[in-house]
Amino acid sequence: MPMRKPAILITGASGEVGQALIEHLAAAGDSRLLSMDLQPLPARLVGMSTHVQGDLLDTHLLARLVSEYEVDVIYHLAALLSTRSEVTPELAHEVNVEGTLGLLRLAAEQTQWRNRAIRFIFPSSIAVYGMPDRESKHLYARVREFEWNQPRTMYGCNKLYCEMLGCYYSRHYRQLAAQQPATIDFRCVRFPGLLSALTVPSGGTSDYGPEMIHAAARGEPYACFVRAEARIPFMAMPDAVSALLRLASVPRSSLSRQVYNVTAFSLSAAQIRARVLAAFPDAQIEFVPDVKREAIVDSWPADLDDTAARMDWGWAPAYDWDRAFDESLLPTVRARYQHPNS
Ligand code: AKB
Repeated sequence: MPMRKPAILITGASGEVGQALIEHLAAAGDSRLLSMDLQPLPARLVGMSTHVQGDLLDTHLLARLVSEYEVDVIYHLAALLSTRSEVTPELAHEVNVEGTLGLLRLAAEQTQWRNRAIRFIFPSSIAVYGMPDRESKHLYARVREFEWNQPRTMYGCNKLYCEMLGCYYSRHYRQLAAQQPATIDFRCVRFPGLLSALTVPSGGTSDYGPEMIHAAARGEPYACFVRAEARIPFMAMPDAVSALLRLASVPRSSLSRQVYNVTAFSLSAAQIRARVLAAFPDAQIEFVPDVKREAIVDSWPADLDDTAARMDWGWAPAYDWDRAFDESLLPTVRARYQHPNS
């Protein structure tokens, strides 16, 4: 039998976190990258990874991939985001839960077969929280991992359940077997809203943040779908990538838990608007709340307590709001729309 090629597998590779992660891992250059998505990779990433355009739910495709590649680490990023999931909740369940389940099972089987734990890195979200009303959101501003786990959206339910599935597969899978088999090494971060200069998000509910910035840079008016005071935590994309990489790299013995909050700064929509206006004085940004999408944002906490990640694996964001805006978002977004083909 031919030797299988060692590889890192990235699902949802053409999404915004996937693109940033591929760029980073390809620049580091020490592992073969195998990426998967329903969409092709954008032109600037072609050649950085062996890309398989296909469906995560296609079990034959997954079986073929593991017969050819020896996957050591999986970054499972594929998901339908919160707003998109409310439009087609059952499809969201299929992609977000069944897709994750299939991949966890595959990782578990490979782990048993090789007797070496596959590392399974899973991005979860602030959407797993469900604050019951604005007053509670105000009173309990920085939530810890185990608090308020009553999501309002299908996406939040999916993420919360998949966190639990990951813990199950890594601790109790086949617990009644005569000999307890080797289990996967499941690790998860709960991200706040992400701000990326290179990609415009689609299908999320934290999207008003990045959308405001991109619309201003394109010289287009923007109607923000939440009120000025609406507040959630955010993080710049380079920090999201470094959280995933750092969590993936620390020894298992340093981890006191498997699911960690990570965050960088908490902002109201008005604060984002003010900053965008300072950079693009002609920008036209008004608040035209969509009560239903705003209610989703209101159910997410104003901030996250990421003490556990800081203590256990030295998590600390490199980008506060000033640095994120001045050094990452603004220059990149300006270059992107001034030189759209670069
Ligand atoms: C969304 O808005 O659905 C995502 C998220 C907060 O996980 N960006």
